Amino acid sequence: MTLSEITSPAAIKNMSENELEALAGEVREKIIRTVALNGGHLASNMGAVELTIALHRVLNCPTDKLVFDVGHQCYTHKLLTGRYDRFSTLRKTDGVCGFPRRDESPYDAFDTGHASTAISAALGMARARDMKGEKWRVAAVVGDGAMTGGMCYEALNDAGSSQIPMMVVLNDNGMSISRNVGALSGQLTKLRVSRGWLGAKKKVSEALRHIPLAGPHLQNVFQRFKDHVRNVLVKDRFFTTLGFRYFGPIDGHDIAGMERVFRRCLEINEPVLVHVVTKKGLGFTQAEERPEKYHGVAPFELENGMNRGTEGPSMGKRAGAFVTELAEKDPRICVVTAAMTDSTGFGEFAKRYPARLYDVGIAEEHAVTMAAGMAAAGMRPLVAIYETFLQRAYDQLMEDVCLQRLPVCFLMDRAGLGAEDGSTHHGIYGVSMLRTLPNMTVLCPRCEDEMRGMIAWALSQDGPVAIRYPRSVPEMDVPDFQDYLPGKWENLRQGDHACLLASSSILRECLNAADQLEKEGIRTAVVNASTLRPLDEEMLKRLSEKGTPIITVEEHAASGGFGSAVAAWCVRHRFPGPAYMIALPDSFIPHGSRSVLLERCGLNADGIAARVREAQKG
Ligand SMILES: Cc1ncc(C[n+]2csc(CCOP(=O)(O)OP(=O)(O)O)c2C)c(N)n1
Repeated sequence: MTLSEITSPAAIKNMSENELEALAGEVREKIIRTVALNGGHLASNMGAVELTIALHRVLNCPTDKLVFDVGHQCYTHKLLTGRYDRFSTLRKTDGVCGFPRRDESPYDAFDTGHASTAISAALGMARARDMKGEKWRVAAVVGDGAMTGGMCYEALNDAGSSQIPMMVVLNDNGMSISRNVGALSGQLTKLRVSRGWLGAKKKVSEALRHIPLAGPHLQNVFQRFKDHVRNVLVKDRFFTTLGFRYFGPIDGHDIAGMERVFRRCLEINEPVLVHVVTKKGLGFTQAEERPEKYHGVAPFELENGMNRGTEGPSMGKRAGAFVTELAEKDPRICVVTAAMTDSTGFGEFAKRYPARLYDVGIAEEHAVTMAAGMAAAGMRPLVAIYETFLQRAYDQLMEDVCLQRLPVCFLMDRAGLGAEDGSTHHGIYGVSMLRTLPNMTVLCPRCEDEMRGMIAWALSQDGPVAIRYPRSVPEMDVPDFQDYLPGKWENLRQGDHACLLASSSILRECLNAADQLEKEGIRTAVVNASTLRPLDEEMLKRLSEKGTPIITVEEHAASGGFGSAVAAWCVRHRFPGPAYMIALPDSFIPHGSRSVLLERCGLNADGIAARVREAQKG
């Protein structure tokens, strides 16, 4: 049976070892070809092929539950659970999602995208199962990178003391997006290094079992010796102290070997952790050699792995370069990232100032409070982070930064639609989140120059500042940015029939809408409202007094965003509020191409122009 004929995991249950090996090859081929066309998470998926096959051999999904942490490694799972036919639509609008989605398939046990949640979710399922008196198994697959996240330990601590049967599979490839960090990572490396030794001993142990009479006894003695050595290696018995039975490390590319261990572990009536060692990127040479570069990729050439796109340096990279410049003159400047040093554009800073870049692992809450501590002790920390992942640290933002008015600068990358990655990755809730925090300033630049002005200004302030920017800002036919004037909005285009207030990348759609309207005789002003908190009250007053219909436009959720802020200000000052507040709907936005998503949400030039026409009719 070939991969294309598999419609459920039942089809792989009776395959021979050779057939499974061939299947793993087919899966890899399919993933490489699809990701080369659509982009996606290549290296993580390449490393998890055999692991996923072995799990689906021993589990009976969807009755048994398989929970993936982050979920970016779920492509093999999708291919084995009836989505082969649609797999070419991976990450496309209305296509297969790159992450597990419960509304896509009953085999996707839990929606994920943000790290370190799988053990908690699996424990919840196991508890629900026991409460209902049902009999099925739960397994959580967690990467060593995700294990740097605090939620994992909260969950292990709880699960270990509850002694509820569940299996955690630690997929250890030594990598987060870049090389993994932290003390546990060091400990896992020691275990991994010992793998060859344990493997050799296993062979001896098995050979001993076959010696009649003397065999079983010798094997027992030998087993005790081996356990002792393993326990010495797991020096502080990390997982066993937390109440888990620990097995491993085992080879994550040996399907039969993993199956044997998984079957045994699933019979144990306790929480069990199986430590599986895999190679990130396995099967695509470039990804094996540079897994950090092939973690998440844009479409690439199959022959040489080269990126097909021609996008220039991201806003994050530009921010990183500017902060590197500033750091030369100001020794207080330091940068905190949560496992995203390169992704946020701070790879060069890390090389230039290794002692001033702190990668704390996938630990956003800790990153924010740690930065607050640094600020409290006189440093000028910048937290480089994707907007969506800062959501994790709302309480820390409030209690540890804003309440104490500490000068932490947040560089919030990937603001706006995360497009192909989908609902878990859109940066469209940041304004609502930050706008409610006293002492916080929220900025959103339209270009690199404005961003530089904002960063320099933020570093001169004695309170927190958040600067949100998308991966890249589109070219716009407007005059070059001049000096950054804190709190002042910028008139990009004159017009007295209507006024569009917007910021960052969505400004281009506004300018295009204004072009369309101009041809119809509707003169539409476009304002770069780049300070979102506080608002430019003088400009708002002027506009309101003139009676120009205001329309706010934002690539952000409608609830609590910029439009809400302007509307609330107008109510407070008894001015007519915005004629329209154009924003993303109050629902989760799925994955898809940004242009289609904008169109569907009425946020492209046509949609915006239509609203201005309506406003003209009164
Ligand atoms: C809360 C959160 N922060 C950051 C990320 C970005 N991120 C996605 S995958 C990843 C690394 C995961 O490493 P690991 O769990 O070891 O999986 P691997 O890709 O190595 O298989 C990171 C940092 C995220 N998904 N969620």
